[in-house]
This record gives sequence, structure tokens and C-alpha cells, in this order.
Amino acid sequence: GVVAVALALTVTGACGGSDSSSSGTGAKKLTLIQGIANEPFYISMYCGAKAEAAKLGASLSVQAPAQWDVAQQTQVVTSVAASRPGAVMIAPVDKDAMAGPIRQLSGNGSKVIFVDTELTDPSMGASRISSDNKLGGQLAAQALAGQIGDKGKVMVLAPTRGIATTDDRVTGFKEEIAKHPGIRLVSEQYPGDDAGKATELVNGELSKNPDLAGIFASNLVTGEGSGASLKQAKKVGSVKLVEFDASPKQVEDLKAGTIQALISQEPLEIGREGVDQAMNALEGKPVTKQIRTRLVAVTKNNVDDPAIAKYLYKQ
Ligand code: T6T
Repeated sequence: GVVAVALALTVTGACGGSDSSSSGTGAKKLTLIQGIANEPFYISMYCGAKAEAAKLGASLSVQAPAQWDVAQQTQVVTSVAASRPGAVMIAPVDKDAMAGPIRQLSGNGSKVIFVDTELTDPSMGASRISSDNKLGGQLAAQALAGQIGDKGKVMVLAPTRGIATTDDRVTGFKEEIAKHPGIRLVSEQYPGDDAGKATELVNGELSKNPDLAGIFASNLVTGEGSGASLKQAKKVGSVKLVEFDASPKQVEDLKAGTIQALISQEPLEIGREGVDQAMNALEGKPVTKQIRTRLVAVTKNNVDDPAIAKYLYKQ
């Protein structure tokens, strides 16, 4: 089915090497469940997890829904729960709706570690590892404010409500914008995990507010859709665009001037820490309850700095 195809694609060619997963004993069996397959942020996270699992002699398998979808991720979780891995690192696609399905994992004896996204109720996770996403939203607002001379109309996009990460980014963005009296948030849009819909929504906003000054796209897919709209409307560079994440394509668009700033995360590090905490939990060692990985604002001015290189997503 659709899910099986996506799983195969996730693994093929990732991390620039062969993908023979390291063997491990039953107790060292780990599974990573990504939010979505074939997506640069989660591929990077997998690469970080894979390298760390190999180092610690654990086996790692990776599974993901083909789309950002509660029903599809539930199917994946149910099948993983049945295979009873020692620990599961998971990025839930919804902070409330995935609580029930994830209970199957702990119910079957797997340790649960949240990576990137999480649940409203964190109690099921031995550990959670993510960016400080609210801070990320604030950084995005500051970057956008700087780009638009601290005045004008702005718009924000996130896939759907209910995603822990992007909800926090939108909250942080709005809090910071409220501190800038010259800036007005005129539109908050949720196109789903669909770049084409994001393009339509930005097109609509540009006709309603031809003087729109800036856009914050709070993840990759909303960024892709926003950039496409600005290209169609010939507003590249005149409407300032700030996006979360730093895929190879986003970095290219930053250098080309389609995007003015990227708020970049550390997906490799999230994957690495996920495996470390999973192994700590499995081996009865002290587990760190919450780990915040770093964020950095990347612009044309610092994108080539050696210190920034590690924040650009490797595949
Ligand atoms: O921004 C990342 C991730 O942090 C978020 O939870 C979902 O979207 C991405 O995967 C990018 O597409």
C-alpha cells in the first residue's frame, strides 16, 4: 500500500551511504517513526539517529506515513507496536489525536521518546527532544521585522492546528509581532500539508492586500508554497519571506534571494539525542526528560560562515 512504498523511499539513498542497518540484540531494537516520509528535515533526523545507533551497536528501523495524517500515522504506530521494539522515537503528527495510538507502544512495553513534535501531555515519553519552537517563532518575527523596516502587513502560515511544533512557532511569532506597533498581522492560514494550497492562500492574500510586506512560513511545505506564489506574482524580494528549516532547496532559495531568512534547526542532533535517550531508558540509565536543541537565523550574510554549516540540513 501507500505506506509501504513511502517506507522504502525514506530509507533509499539517505545519509549518503549504504543503508544496511546495524544489527542489534532484541533489547537494542529501536524504531524511528517520522512525521512524514521523504522530507528533508526528517531525513536528516534519521541520519543523525542512524549514525548514533551504529555507534552504540543498536539496530534502527525507520517508518513513516506517506502523508502528514493522523490515520496514516496511527496505522504505522499500530504495526510498530505489534513488533515490540525496545524503544520508539516518534514525531506525533497531532499533539492530542496521537495520544491514544501512542499508548499502544508503551502498553506493549516499548519506551517512548518524542523527537521534534510531542503530545500536549508529555507523561508518556521518557524524554522529549526538540527545538524551542516558541523561541523560533520569535526569532522569525524579529528577522521579518528587520527585513521590512519594522512596519507593514504580515502573514503567517502553518500546515494545520494541533501540531506541537508549528503551533508554538505561530504563538511565538504572534507574541513578538505584538511588540512591534508598526507591524500588523493580517492573515493566519492553515493549508494542510499541501504546498499547492499554501500557494493559493498566499495568492489570495496578495490580491486582498497588495501591500503585504512579509510572510512567515513556519515549516518547509508552507515555505515551498509561499515561495511559489511570490514567483508567480513577481513579488520575489519585494515581499520578504522568512521560513523555518534549511533544506538544500531552501538554502539555494536563500542565496538566490527568494527567501530572506531561515530559522534552522538541528535535526541531526535531535536524531542523535533521541537514540542516546532511548538507550539510556532501555539500559536503566538516567534519562534527560527534556532536551532543547539549538536554532539559528540564517541569512545571505552568514550562510557561508563555517559555524553555520552544521545548521544546513544534510541528506
Ligand atoms: O519544521 C519541520 C518540523 O520541525 C515540523 O515539526 C514539521 O515540519 C518540518 O518537518 C518541516 O517540513
